[in-house]
Amino acid sequence: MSAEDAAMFIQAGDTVGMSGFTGSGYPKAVPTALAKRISAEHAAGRPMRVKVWTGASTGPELDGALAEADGIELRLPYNSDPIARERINRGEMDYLDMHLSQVAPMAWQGFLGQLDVAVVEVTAIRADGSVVPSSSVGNNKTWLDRAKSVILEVNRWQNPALEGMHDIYYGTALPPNRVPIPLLRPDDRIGDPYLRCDPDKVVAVVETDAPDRNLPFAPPDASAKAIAEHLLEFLAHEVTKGRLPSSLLPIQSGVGNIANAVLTGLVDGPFHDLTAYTEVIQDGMLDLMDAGRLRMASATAFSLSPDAAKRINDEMVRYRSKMILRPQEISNHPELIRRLGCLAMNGLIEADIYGNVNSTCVMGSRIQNGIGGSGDFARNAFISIFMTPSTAKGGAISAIVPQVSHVDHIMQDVAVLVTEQGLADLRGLPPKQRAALVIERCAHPDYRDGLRDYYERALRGAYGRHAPSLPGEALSWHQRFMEHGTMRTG
Ligand code: 0RQ
Repeated sequence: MSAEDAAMFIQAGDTVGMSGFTGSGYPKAVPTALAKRISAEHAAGRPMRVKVWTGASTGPELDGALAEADGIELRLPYNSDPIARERINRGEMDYLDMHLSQVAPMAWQGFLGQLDVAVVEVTAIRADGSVVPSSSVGNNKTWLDRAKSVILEVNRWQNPALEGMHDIYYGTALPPNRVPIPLLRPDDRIGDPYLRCDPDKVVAVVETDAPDRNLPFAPPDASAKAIAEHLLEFLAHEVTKGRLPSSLLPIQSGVGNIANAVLTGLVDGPFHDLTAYTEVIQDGMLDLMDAGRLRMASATAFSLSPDAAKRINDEMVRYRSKMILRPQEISNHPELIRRLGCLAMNGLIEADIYGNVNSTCVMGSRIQNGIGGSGDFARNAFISIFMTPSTAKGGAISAIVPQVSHVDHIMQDVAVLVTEQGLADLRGLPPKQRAALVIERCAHPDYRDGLRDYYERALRGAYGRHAPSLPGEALSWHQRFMEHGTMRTG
């Protein structure tokens, strides 16, 4: 049926579980039709909003269109859409920023509420009612299982050769019935290639022919290249020391340009037979595969620029044998990340001198995107690496601050901090040694003296000398930025 007719199955106040993880595999027609309907309802003076659950971020046809129409009451678990971000930060829309591995188990626990409708993009519907997943898996298994009714969008743009790439594990349960997940290597297959779907729940099938939409990555600038170089030198050093094998350990690479630049840097590095156990397969991973460096990648979604999406679509059969897409509760599962010994590499907003990391809230309160999978990986990785340029906003903000204005990753979950200035290996160091290293290795020279000055006074005047801080001053850099548009003094 038409997307407009399908959208009529969604009522004001409903909770809708949509597919989608980064700009991949999200429904493209029904959310736009729903947004139009919501706008018409609002114009007629009838309030209409829905709660939207997804895998992670989606595309403009979903988050952008619904936020523009003021149609979202609550959004979880991750958003990077600028219109939705603005509404959240203006206080007009509730946002539940969650660890991505925890969304499905929490939906099963029930306290998030009833899931009314699932809207899921698929590649094909099979004769037995099961469906071939699309370019992301995310939480689709849970949405199809939990929702009272199901709308399927069958997208002809997706390559039919995606069939067989997915691995949908049906063995998860809630305590006390949990059992070990039988995945020992990143390339293990432990489930089915298809999503089960009860045909009796399907109220609509909509056909589409629309591309996934991801933004192109910026070519690595000098700062991204420097970060990649520091990181590659560190990894090579770990191999020399015998702490990592020459094929490294399964790589997790976060979102953003820096993470992509690091992957690109690995193409020229000394490492072979690499594997990835990660959330998203970015452009850099295709480059690594084409260069014969990356043996295989396991993820829950593609997160590819338009050019790379075309590249993979043109050669899906070749790539298919080297890639596995899984539900995000498996791609991000703490048990598996710990077992495999992933090397986690994620971006950040700011870190403090002790290595606590803020990944989400600018100036402590403005959400940027969300914690995504960074917490799943950071706490459980073999080595948890965070990377960032040392300044933001043209140098007006130092990414290394006396104290983070919001904490996503406590210092115990942060092993290595890298900026273009250098790399601080914080493993095994108590707080005061961490502070000295972070200031000297990672801070931008323009802010280094200010950090030294703060830290030395904190060493003398703090209430305790374990991790010395001056609470009255610790957030003054942020205050200065909010008042004067810069963290610089003078
Ligand atoms: O904003 O575009 O408006 O200028 O934040 O910053 O430097 O482009 O860096 O793309 O690597 O993103 C933490 C946001 C970094 C990302 C974050 C502003 C900066 C810019 C982006 P503008 P950059 P990146 C698994 C891993 C959490 C989720 C995660 C992220 C914008 O890495 O969302 O890790 N991480 N998931 O100007 C003010 C600062 C700032 C700042 C950066 N200190 N103060 N603004 N910005 N630092 C994958 C998934 O979960 C899907």
